[in-house]
Amino acid sequence: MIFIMEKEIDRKKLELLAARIRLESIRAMHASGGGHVGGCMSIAEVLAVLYGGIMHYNPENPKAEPRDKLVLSKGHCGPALYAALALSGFFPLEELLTLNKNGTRLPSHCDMRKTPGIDMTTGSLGQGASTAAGLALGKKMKSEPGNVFLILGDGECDEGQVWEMVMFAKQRRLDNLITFVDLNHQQLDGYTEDICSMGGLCGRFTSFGWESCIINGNDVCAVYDAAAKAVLRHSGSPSCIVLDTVKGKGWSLTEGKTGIHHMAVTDGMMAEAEKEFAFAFDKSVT
Ligand SMILES: Cc1ncc(C[n+]2csc(CCOP(=O)(O)OP(=O)(O)O)c2C)c(N)n1
Repeated sequence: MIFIMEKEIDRKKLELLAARIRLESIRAMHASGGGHVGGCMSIAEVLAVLYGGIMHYNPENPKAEPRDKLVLSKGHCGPALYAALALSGFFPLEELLTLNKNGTRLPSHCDMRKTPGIDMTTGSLGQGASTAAGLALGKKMKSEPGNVFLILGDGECDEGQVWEMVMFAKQRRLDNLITFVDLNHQQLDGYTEDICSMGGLCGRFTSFGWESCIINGNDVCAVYDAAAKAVLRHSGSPSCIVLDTVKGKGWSLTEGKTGIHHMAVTDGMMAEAEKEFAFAFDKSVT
């Protein structure tokens, strides 16, 4: 247990939510034949923390303003976010099984026109950075409360657009923009370090004038702690929390493996996953 903002955070509860996000997203990707499993698994903890303790939202009226907003700029990991939204009451869990099928509200990449709870359309890497900064600027111009949360991939940070946004957000004092970089060390076809080394990502954000830190991004308490501090901070600088994570985390079939960026999820794999994630339904944790 940790105590922050006079609120007791139950580590176990958030860990189980992260496990459910993993399982429900695997179920969805199994129903559609496959998907971006690796990058969905690595962000389960940050989604659990955001939807399980940090963000203010109303699943009954998802568009009500003002509200906190989330931009999943690595939009190919939509299934993980859809799982978090379904588990938070935005739509029924069964709907996850329509992922990427004809007529679905859940396309493989996020679409704000289709899915309740999706605040920004994403999928073209880099663009979510700029649109999140735009949303944060809009809030500032309207003196609106709340924050914009942005999740970037580490491979995505090869996009120049990300760094244009980083300069812009500092210039416009967007301290309501809280960015997470999912440093899972791999991108589509290799290790991020080998393809275009970022050096120290945290240092890079700091050098642009951002409030930055690097934490274990697969530890719910570390993520909660860093996010809660960023929410309370009003320093005039945007915040970046670099999440040191493992691609494929939490599922033995994929954790730390390569070749799992986009993969098929077969019936056999699904059956194994159901057994492995049975613990996520632990009724002793309320
Ligand atoms: C502008 C653009 N170029 C290429 C792609 C294809 N693409 C989809 S995911 C991906 C790799 C992203 O790597 P990373 O940001 O590290 O994501 P993660 O490993 O977390 O899935 C690429 C190149 C894209 N979606 N957008």
